[in-house]
Amino acid sequence: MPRWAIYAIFVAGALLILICCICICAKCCCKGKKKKQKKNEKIDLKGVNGKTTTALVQPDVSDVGYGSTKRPRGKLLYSLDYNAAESVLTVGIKQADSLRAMDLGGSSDPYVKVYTCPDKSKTFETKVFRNTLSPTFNERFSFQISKSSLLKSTAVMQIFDFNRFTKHEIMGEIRVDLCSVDWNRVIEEWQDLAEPAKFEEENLGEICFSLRYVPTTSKLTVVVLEAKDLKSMDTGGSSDPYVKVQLALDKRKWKKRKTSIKKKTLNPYYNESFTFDVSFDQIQRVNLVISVWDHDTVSRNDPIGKLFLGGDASGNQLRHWADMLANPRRPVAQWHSLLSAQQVNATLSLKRKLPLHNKLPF
Ligand SMILES: [Ca+2]
Ligand SMILES: [Ca+2]
Repeated sequence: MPRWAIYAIFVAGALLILICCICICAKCCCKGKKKKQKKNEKIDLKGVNGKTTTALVQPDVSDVGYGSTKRPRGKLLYSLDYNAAESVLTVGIKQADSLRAMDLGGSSDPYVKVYTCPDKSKTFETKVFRNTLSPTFNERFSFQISKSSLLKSTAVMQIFDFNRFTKHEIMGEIRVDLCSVDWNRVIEEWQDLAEPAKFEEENLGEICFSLRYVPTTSKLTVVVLEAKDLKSMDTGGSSDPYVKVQLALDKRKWKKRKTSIKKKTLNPYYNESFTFDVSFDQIQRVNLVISVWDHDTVSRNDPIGKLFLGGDASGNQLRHWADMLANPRRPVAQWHSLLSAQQVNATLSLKRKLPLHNKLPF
């Protein structure tokens, strides 16, 4: 065989192997791509499926939020016992079930606060149970309470969700009027948690402002002077208070202004003046709403307290308003105790700014 023929066969063989290699490689790549595509499709499908699932679950989760009032809040097993000889009321917190999920993980960290009303001097708390919607507390708390005040008292059991870095949120509560309890038998029962009542009286602080009305120029001037002993709203035992001055005409929100924010104080001094145009006809139909708020940079601002003046007001507030009207052109200053925003809202029940034709439940 000539030399060139051997070379030719060698080259042809090498070429054949090379082609084979290319073919195999190409096939492998193709397969890989297809596999990848399939995988992608699978992931996509999963993603879609996942979305559908969350879409189905989502309304539930968002509904769990603080504001929702319709969903059940779960139930609590408690016991009550009164030892008349020693004047001791014992409240047992046994267990809770079907509580609401308050945390993102779909769970809560419940604990129960127990106290009696109106004498709220002693407040007890159970241990916190992490990550559960059906905790077993099994704790008992005793209150020294005479028989006569027992019958005028209410036992309050409030379930809170513990949070390490944010405010603990109330999940629901049970209030038992102790005068309606049959003390001759052992009381141990499950009761559904209710929406927390918001009418508890507590010391929210006091505010001083002056009012001046000049009928000839139709000017109402409110000077927010100072506040003292405000309730602390922040973890450091302080607040960042500012004051909202609001006018309502015919029980509709009308005009509002606010003071500057005073950082980290419970006794802020403002001396800030606000003048509103209010005709003599309108002043008869106006309510002045003063509210003190705690400013928060991270979370929503919280109301510390509120009060309102005007023809619909009563007591001290009505007196201040009447003094202003009786002394035109003269500023009249007075101190007022703040009430809870919920209480004032319930009494005044302002309607929305725009007149609505259909009846709304507020
Ligand atoms: Ca929590
Ligand atoms: Ca604050």
